[in-house]
Amino acid sequence: MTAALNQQIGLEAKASFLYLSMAAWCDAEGLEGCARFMHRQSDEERAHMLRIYEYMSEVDAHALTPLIEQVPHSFESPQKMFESVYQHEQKVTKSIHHLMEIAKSENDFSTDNFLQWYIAEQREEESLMRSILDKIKLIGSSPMSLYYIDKEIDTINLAEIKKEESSE
Ligand code: OFO
Repeated sequence: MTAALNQQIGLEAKASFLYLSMAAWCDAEGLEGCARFMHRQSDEERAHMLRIYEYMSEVDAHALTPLIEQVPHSFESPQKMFESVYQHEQKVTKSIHHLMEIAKSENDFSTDNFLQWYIAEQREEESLMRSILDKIKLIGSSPMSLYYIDKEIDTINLAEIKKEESSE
């Protein structure tokens, strides 16, 4: 279980750096709404990673700080960027489900309970990414589309911030 949780730390850390790199690319492209969205996502992923550190400390397991492979620095378009976010989130979901399988097979009730939060979080994240990709498709690829995509992502970002504040 400890080794699998350490692997999960690596995935959350990679997501945090990948999304930070996306935020920097969006910023360079003048997509400020997308940049704000990706910065918040990056912070969220770091929080997910730290949550595992705290849990491992609580159960007297050793959390290992991972080596992060180089993430890409540029992306073809916001659509391609969000497609790769969605793919990464699907990978994270699979990994969380695998962790749950291990916890159940080891009768590790505490880790099972800890992982419930991540299962709900992943369901929400995947649904959010799918709705963003649907919106991008609806906006289409007219000359003004980047402007509208950026505006839409900024609105979604503000709604996410509000949601987080109301759940605190
Ligand atoms: Fe932590 O990977 Fe999604 O939210």
